[in-house]
Amino acid sequence: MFKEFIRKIKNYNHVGVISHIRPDGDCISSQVALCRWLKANGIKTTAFNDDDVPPNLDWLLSYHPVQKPDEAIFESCDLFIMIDGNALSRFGAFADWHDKQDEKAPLWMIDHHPDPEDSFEIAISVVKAASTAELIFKLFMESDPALIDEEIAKALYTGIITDTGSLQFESVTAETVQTVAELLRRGGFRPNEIIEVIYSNKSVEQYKLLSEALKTIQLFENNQIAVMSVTDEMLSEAKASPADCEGFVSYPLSLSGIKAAILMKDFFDDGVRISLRSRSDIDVNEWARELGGGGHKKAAGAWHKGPLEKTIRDVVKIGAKQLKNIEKTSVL
Ligand SMILES: [Mn+2]
Repeated sequence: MFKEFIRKIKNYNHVGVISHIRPDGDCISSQVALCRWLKANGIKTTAFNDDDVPPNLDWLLSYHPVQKPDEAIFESCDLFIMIDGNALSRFGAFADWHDKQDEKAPLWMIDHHPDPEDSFEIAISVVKAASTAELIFKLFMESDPALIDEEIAKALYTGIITDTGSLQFESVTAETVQTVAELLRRGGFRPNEIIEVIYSNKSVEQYKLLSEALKTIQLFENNQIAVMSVTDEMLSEAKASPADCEGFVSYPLSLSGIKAAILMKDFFDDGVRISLRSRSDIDVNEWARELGGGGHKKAAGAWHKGPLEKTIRDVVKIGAKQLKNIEKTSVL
């Protein structure tokens, strides 16, 4: 999978590694582990992200720093590798800078989202992989498995766990679990060491916000679609921050009989941010694309200009259409 990648990387001196905006566990851990691989192979590397890394993941930055975009450093890079995203627009300030360059350094990518753009010279695009971290693991295995030390194993484990709902999503295969087994073996750590750091970090403010958000749940289409909303007022009332909504969508999604759940984040100046999750044949990537967004079949995101009531109406309408198509094909 990485043959060409491993052969050609030796031609470069300074590689910029960029993870997607609003970073998650998979992109940061993959980025950090890839930078460690580059360093071990004698290649200079700098890691970038537009946004702050969530506090429960900031320990990963002690394995390799991730800094804010810096055009002076971009200029000294002769190759860029995009992590955990397949469209340049997912890479914020870097994409704008790259767009303006006359002589463009090549772009490579390592990712597992469907329908990649063709802007990449080398694209390691594996849609059936449950996480990008698993692909970085393969890079190590195909080059030098002995390079997987405790820190790299912990990072890649974090990427897999956070992108698979702790190994519970449909995307998880026997190979995913085997990768996890191998990481535990090589890293010599126990799962709880990481799980506690990633998940046991809830604040009272977050739970206050959750209790308000639970009251907003609305059901549509014979209780098959659930919508939860978080507004500006709810945030300030609970003294919570936008990041505190992380994971909220799993509550409406775990209602009995629900096929898809949506979290509406109505606290941005420019519209409503929508997180879509499916627990059925509903393809939320397709759903999000109708709204100009995207993601995976079971998890995707999009924006809507609002206001909230109209957003809910418009978004549910698209899901209802998909539900009817699915019913039609299952009758045939
Ligand atoms: Mn991912």
